[in-house]
Amino acid sequence: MAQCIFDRIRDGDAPGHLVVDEADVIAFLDARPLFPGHTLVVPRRHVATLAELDEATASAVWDVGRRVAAALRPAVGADGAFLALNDEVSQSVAHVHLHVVPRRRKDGLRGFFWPRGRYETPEEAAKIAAAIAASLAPQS
Ligand code: DGP
Repeated sequence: MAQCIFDRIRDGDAPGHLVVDEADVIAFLDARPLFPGHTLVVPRRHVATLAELDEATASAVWDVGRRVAAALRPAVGADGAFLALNDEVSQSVAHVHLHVVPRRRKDGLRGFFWPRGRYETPEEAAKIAAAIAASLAPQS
């Protein structure tokens, strides 16, 4: 079994609420969301850092991030989104991941990644993951 938690989610060996499952990229809910709908966009192939990511996959990651950001508007009522990627420094999982965080005006977010909440139940998370997946524009 893979060591990396994101590889295990990809392989179905660890729980994860998937919102995108495409050829080169997957996306799933962050287990410690800043706000409900906070999504991680991840290259399917295990790549630890941005420097190791090939251009086509980097483009695919960014494109999925763009589409998830748009989907968060109808899915969770976001006004906008915050996209961020910790590359080595502050990167707690050694598999490239783009954070897509739903934002609302005056949502009180002062720093970038705190404070974190939790989903009340797996059902709540599943519902939000399904709403994002259903709101995604098709892959171009
Ligand atoms: P960073 O600190 O930028 O490397 O973000 C890593 C994110 O990964 C952090 O926001 C929490 C999330 N995370 C860590 N472990 C798991 C997990 O097992 N499942 C999910 N869905 N997210 C995880």
